[in-house]
Amino acid sequence: MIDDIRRIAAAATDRIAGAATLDELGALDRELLGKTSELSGFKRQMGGLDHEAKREVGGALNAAREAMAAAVAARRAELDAIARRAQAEAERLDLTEVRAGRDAGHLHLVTQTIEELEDVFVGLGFTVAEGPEVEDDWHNFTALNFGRYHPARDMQDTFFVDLGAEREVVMRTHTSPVQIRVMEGQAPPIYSIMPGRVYRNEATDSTHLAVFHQLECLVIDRGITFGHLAGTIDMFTKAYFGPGWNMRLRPAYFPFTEPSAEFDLQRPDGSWLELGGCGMVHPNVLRNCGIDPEEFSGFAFGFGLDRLAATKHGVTDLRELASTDIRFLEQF
Ligand code: FA5
Repeated sequence: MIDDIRRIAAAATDRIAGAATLDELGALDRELLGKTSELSGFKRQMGGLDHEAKREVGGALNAAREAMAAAVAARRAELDAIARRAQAEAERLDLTEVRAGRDAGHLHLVTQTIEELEDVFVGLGFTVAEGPEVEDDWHNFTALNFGRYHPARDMQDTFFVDLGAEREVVMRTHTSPVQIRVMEGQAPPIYSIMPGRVYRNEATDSTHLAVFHQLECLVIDRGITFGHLAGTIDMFTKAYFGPGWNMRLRPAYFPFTEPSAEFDLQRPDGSWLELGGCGMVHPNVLRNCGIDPEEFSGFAFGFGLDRLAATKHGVTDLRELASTDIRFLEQF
């Protein structure tokens, strides 16, 4: 009997080691170690044996079960490892493939527009500056001559960030705070543009986004006049759109410029688009940045980049610029 048990166990461990799949191994486990297995049959026959023989057969049966269970566990570990390797191989990311995909793609229309305008202005001797999108009250409002309780603060619906003192940290509502950072950081003459993303707590529609882009332009030098401002806006719109596009200035109010104007763009079909605001930098703003308004004057303007790009490319709904629809994005 004991020889039979050992023979069965040896044959079983060979079969277990040869199991090719986890399913096959599970079936073998049930067949060789389950209630109806050959080994269980021996257990039932033990009833007729004397005490000593029972002990020996029982020991052999236990040893056989342990050896077979250990073989099942060992084979299961091997098959698990093989399955994991196969899965890892199947899910492997081919980084060269991703890279090829990127090379085949292109920049978003808004990014292309920023780069195009940077080229226009850099060609005229302007530098490009950047500032943080999370701003403090000083740069976004106070240094720009917005009094703490001035109603003009409501012109731009502000997202406040829950950091520091109440209403002290904001998502910048325009790119004008970068003017302050540039003037705080360098002495005139200043000829800079500042493109970037801005945030307003606004309901979105075809001409309004809550997250959009502006480009700010700041010039501070001796003898700068409103004529330089109008000429610069006219120059860059013609450089970007080509001849046939006109601009007009309308009187407006911004706390940080005086006088102030809004500028509109006329499409070749004659219709007008409100593009941005502009004006001569307010003396208070110059003083806030340590610049003497008796010695220097300057102009600033800021406009909506998304509106500019949409107008040139015939996009009728700004929300499409924020979409991830590849059929839309691939057109540009
Ligand atoms: C400003 O943001 C001023 N900082 C502009 C300025 C700069 C004035 C320098 C004077 C000197 P305004 O809120 O009007 O102004 O916004 C400027 C332009 O941003 C708008 O004319 C429009 O083209 C664009 N814009 C404003 N709100 C949105 C919006 N929700 N979605 C898309 N574009 C917008």
